[in-house]
Amino acid sequence: MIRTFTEHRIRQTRELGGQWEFITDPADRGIRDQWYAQFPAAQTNVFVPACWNNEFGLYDYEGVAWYRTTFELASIEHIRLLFHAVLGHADVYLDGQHLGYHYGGYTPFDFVVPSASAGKHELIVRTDSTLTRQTIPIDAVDWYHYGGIIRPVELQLLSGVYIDHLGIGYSLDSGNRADVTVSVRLRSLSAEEQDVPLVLSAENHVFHEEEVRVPAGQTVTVEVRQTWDDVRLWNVGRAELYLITASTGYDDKTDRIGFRRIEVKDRQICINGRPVYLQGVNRHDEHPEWGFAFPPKLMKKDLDLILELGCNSVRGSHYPQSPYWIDLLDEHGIVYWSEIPMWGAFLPKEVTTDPVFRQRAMRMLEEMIERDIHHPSVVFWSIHNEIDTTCQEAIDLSVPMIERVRSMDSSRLVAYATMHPLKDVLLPLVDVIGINKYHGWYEGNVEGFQGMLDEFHAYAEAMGAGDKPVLMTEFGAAGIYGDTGWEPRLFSEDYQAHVIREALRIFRSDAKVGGTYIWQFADIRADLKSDRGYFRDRARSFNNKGLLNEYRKPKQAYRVVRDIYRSAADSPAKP
Ligand code: ADA
Repeated sequence: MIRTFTEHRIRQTRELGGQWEFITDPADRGIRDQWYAQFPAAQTNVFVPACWNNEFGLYDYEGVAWYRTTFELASIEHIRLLFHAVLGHADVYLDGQHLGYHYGGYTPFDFVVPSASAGKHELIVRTDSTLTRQTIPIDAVDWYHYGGIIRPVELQLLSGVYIDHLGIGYSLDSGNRADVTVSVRLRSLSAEEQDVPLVLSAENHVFHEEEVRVPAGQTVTVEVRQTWDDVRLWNVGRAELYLITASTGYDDKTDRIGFRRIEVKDRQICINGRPVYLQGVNRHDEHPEWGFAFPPKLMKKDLDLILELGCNSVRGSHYPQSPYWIDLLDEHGIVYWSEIPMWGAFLPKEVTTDPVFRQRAMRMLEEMIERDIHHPSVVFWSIHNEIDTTCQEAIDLSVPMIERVRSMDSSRLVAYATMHPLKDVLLPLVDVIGINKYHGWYEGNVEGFQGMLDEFHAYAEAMGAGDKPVLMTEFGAAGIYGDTGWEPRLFSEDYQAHVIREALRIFRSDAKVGGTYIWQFADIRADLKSDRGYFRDRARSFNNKGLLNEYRKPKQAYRVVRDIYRSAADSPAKP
């Protein structure tokens, strides 16, 4: 299950889930030996979707692995194989034929196979989770970068002319009037020209009908523009959503939008003209039993814990999270920060000049925006986290990314998170600045935040960026669940609670800070590898800065934050 609503009522879709045959291939023999044509006796079966690192013996396995399953077609069919997310490199083979390759990890890709024969078919996926200096993230990153098919694989049966894309855009005036543009791309797999009765509806109410002629084998895009008066606005804490459906009688596609206006005024982020003070946490889409294949049932639990905490915002650290999760945020009026996994604390600036690295980053950015553009909760597109932003290389890398985001979506804010706020050269280039700082943990004591912010505001002003909203996108301290005492020792729950309480006090009394995202919602597995030498302070091989432990049990800090965040719950615009 990847969405909280039904995307297709007419198009037949089947999840190719459950047990797939599985084998690791540490020496990467597969392609050389044409292994895919004769899949060897499987060592084991694994569940799809899941991460293989949650299986016995594979806790640490990084490398190539092969998956195999079969499916049956009752008759000749046009089929679409849709992979919602496969980590790293993915090569897909159908009946021994290479359908294609995808690099990434958190966004979907698909293959359309016209006229697939009736009977049994064999689907093989080669995946490679190896991290290098050209992957994103690179091979030094502070989370465990699992391997596997982490989100559902769908088999869809397509009609001769099918809906290849449904795009919904709008601009809102200062009230409730929206200029809406709906575009539908119809693609023919048929040998004959067809007239297709296209029907567009919003919340089951038909707003456009037309017969579209689609020549054999061609693609036709229909664009419909309308003005809608009195739309209900999506607001923070009060979601209003519209299901938009395109249907041809033989095929259909539903997506969901919400109408809201995002602006920046006097350094503040405004939604529908109203300033919003953002109270947030950083959340990884990760669980010790599931890795990145985080199940929907537990997402609902995370949402409840986040609402209970008094949050009105979440930062999706550090990669595009499940659409199901973002749907839940849409439904609860929670502001979402989305980003790609370019995680930079150990990313040498030379790596960012590599064309392969850059091209992968750009593609990840595009795929994130293409996938999530309709979610009203997404307010920020963030281009990277904690890279070296003190140098020309950062400008060279970031400018094309910022331009690309703006060319694809001018309705949202472009952001990034800096760990060098006092020397950062990117400040004037984006819409919103995120600051990650760990006074009280990596740097001195927590009171240091005050001086850092004073210096930062002066520096931002001098850089011509004094008018930009500033969010504290990361701060916190490790607290080992259950370790409490009378003294606030490092790694105790008491010390963690102290750092977060003091940090929030400083940030909330600074009128130039527009919101806070605590690092982090829950503990996560960290990439602690003896041969890599990073993150030696990650006790238990976890990043322990969660307000909750990895099984979502609260630490002291959770209750401290809940008291602070909820005290402002009635007037979130003002701390
Ligand atoms: C960074 C980073 C996080 C995490 C954190 C920490 O700022 O963005 O992913 O590594 O620090 O715990 O040190």
